[in-house]
Amino acid sequence: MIINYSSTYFLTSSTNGQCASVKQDGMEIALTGYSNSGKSTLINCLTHNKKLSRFSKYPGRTNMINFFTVNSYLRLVDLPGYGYSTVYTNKKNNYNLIFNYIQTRSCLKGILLLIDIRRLLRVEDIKLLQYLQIKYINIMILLTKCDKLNFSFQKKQMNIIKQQMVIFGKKIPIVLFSSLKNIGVLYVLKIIDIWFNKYI
Ligand SMILES: Nc1nc2c(ncn2[C@@H]2O[C@H](COP(=O)(O)OP(=O)(O)OP(=O)(O)O)[C@@H](O)[C@H]2O)c(=O)[nH]1
Ligand SMILES: [Mg+2]
Repeated sequence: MIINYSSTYFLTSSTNGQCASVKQDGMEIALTGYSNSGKSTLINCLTHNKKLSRFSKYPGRTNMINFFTVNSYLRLVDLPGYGYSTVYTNKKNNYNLIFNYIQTRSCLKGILLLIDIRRLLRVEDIKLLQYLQIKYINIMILLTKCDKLNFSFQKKQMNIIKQQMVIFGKKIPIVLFSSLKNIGVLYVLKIIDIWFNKYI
């Protein structure tokens, strides 16, 4: 089945990783990564709805777990970013909140980890990947905002990140991505379709 995102709607927000108000039926795919890496923009890009998820040029815009219903079996989950914030100051809590979410949501079947292509993998990303490895959750890495670099620089950054990823045994797909220029979108949609069809 090919997922249709056209009727995606905002379901609810949670400030608590267990998200008890959201039933764990169907499956969830969560977006995670450093603040300002482009998670909220990606939700809007996949759903072709610029007003669905609030994005901002200021890091730390999303400070709650936001759920979006795609269809009766699939929710996209926009997680708050970790790292630097100019909007909120409780970033450590965000990291705990994200781990708490991942630990408790058994319906979580896939993670899109967004890395700003100019920044490479940082300590928080690596810690998260190490944790995800033991959880057997599907992962894909998106090198976001690739429109900011020329092609040869994109390739250079991609190679460095692939080197950084060598410590992780299993093969994790990595894609050059830009919401702004629509780069990598079809690939991401294809991978989500594969994950979806595996579980539903
Ligand atoms: N050039 C470019 N800018 C982008 C792209 N995607 C997002 N941005 C910009 O990056 C900034 C941050 O985007 P958000 O989607 O709010 O990032 P976020 O990861 O949700 O940030 P937090 O909620 O703070 O964790 C905004 O100014 C976006 O317009 C992209 O593909 N290319
Ligand atoms: Mg956000």
